[in-house]
Amino acid sequence: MLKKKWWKEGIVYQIYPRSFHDSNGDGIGDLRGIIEKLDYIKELGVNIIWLNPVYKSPNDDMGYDISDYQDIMDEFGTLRDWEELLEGLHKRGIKLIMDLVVNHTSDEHKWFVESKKSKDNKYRDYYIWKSAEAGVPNNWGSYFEGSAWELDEPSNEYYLHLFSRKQPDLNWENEQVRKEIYDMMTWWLEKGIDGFRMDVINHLAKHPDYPDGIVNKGTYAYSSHQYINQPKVHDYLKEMNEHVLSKYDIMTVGECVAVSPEQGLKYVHEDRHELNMIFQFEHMELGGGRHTWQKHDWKLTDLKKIVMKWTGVIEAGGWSSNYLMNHDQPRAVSRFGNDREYRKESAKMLGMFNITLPGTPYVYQGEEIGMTNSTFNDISEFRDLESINMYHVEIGNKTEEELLEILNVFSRDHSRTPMQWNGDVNAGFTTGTPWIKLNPNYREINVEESLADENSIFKFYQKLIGLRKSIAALSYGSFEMLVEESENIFAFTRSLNDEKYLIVLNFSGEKMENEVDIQSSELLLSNYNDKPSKDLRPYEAMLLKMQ
Ligand code: TEU
Ligand code: CA
Repeated sequence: MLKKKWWKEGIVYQIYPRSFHDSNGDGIGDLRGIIEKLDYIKELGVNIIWLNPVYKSPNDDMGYDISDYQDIMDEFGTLRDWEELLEGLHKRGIKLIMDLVVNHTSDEHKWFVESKKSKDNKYRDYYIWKSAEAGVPNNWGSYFEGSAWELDEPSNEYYLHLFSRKQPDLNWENEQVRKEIYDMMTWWLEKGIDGFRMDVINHLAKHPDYPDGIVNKGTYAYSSHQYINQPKVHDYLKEMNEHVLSKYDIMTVGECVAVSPEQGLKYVHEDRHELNMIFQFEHMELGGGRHTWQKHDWKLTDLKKIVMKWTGVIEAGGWSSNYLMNHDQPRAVSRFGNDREYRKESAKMLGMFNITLPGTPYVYQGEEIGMTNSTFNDISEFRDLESINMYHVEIGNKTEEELLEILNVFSRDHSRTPMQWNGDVNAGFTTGTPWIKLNPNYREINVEESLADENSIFKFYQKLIGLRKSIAALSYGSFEMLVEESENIFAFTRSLNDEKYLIVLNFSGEKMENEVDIQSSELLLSNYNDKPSKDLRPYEAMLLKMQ
C-alpha cells in the first residue's frame, strides 16, 4: 500500500483573494473578506486552502510580481489579518498553503531596485544580466509579449524576464539568492503555514550557455526547453528540501508547465526528496490553449491517455494532482462540459471526475457552484495583462471581433470574475465598484441559491468531498481504466484491499448505451439520484460500490 500522508487525503480549495469577497467596499477582495466566509469553506468540506499571492505587489501580474515577500499587499489587508485568517482556518481543521513565486520578483522589489543601480552593486548578480554589445542575448520570448530581454540603457545590459518586463528572473546560480529565499520560506513556515504551491518552479534553472530556443511562433522562442526542466533545477530543489522543506510536516506542489510524466517523476519521486506533487498541463492543452490561442477539437480518449500516464507516476513512487481549472484557465464547465442546458449535470460530472481520480484534487473558487465563463464585449473589460497584450500584438493581423472571440474562449479573466455569493447588487461580492466586471449570470448562479437547493452542484460537491474523505480507496486505491476505447464514457475502478469502487461518467450531452456492468453494484452518489434503467443520461455520473 502507498505511504499514508495527510496531503494524499486532502481536498484543496483554491482562493483567488482579489475575486473572493470584499470586506470594505473598495471593490477588491481581501483577507477579511475570506475570514467572513470561513464557515462556507468549512461547510463545503475541503481541508486545505491554496491562497494565490497576497504579498506586496504593484499588481502588474495580479500579485505574481512581488515587491516584498514578507508583507501583505495594502488592498488585501495586513499581516495581522493574515494571522487571523490562518488561525481561523486551523481552528476549523483546514490547512493553508501559500503561493511561492521565486522564479522572479517585481522590478519594484528592493533587490532589483538595487541591482539596476550599477554593475558593481552587491545585488547586481541577484538577477540575470547580459551585455548588449552583441545585441539581444538570444531569441527567448516572454510568455506575455515580445522578447524576454529588456535593455537597461545606462549599463548597456539586458535583464531576463520570462514573464512581463516588470517580473525580472532571479539568478538561482547565486548562492546568496538561494539563501535569502530559503530564509524567507522558513519565516513563513515558522508562522505555521502548511506548505507551498510553487509558481513555475521548473523554470528556476536556465541553460548555462543561454542558447537560442526553437521558434514555434513569431520571432521569439516560446516554451523553450532552454529554461524548462534543466538538470540544475533538481539540484536547487534538493537543496531547498534539505535546508527548508524536510524540517516541517508540510505539502508542496510545483507548477510545471511543459513537463512529461518521465520528467514529472523526477520532481515527485518520494526517494528523490524534492516535491510532493506537481501541476502538469497536458490536459490544459486539450481543445487548445493560450500558447497558440487557437481552438481545436479534442477526444475523450486523449484525456484518458493523459490520466493513465499521470496515474503511472503515482504507481512509480510519486504522487500527482488533479484539477480542471485554476486562476489562469477558463471555467471548467464551459471548457469540458456544457454551460447551458446541462450546466448542473455536467458540472457535477466533472466534479466527480476530479475528486475520484488518483492524486490530490483541487477545486477552484466558484467551481463548486458551477460558475461559467463570462462574456467580455470590449477589450477595456479585460484586466489580465496577458489578454490585453495579446490583443495589442495581434490587432492588425486579426480583427477586433476575431480577437474578442478568442479571448472569450481562453482569457485568464474568466476565472477571475468575482465569486457569486447571491443575486443582489454585485452578487454580494462588494458594496463598491468591482475591480473586474461580474459575470452577468450571477442572478441565477450563486452561493445562496446553491445552499438552498438540495439538488445543487454545491450539495453534490459536499457529498463527493465527504465520500473522498471517508473512503480510503479513493485516496490510496489502485486505478483501472474501463471501456478505454469509448469516446463518450469515462469509467474506472479504485480498489483497496477487498473494497472496489466503480466510477462511470458520461462526458457527452447525448444518451449513451452503458457498456459498463453496474447491475450488482450499490449506488453511492449520482447526479440523477438513481441508477439508469438502461442508457446513460446526458452527462450522467455515478459512484458505485462493487459487491
Ligand atoms: O503561470 C505560469 C504560466 O506560464 C501559465 O500562464 C502557463 O503558461 C499556462 O497556464 C499554461 O497553459 C504562473 C501563474 O499561475 C500565473 O498566474 C502567473 O502569471 C505566472 O506564473 C507568472 O508568475
Ligand atoms: Ca477590499
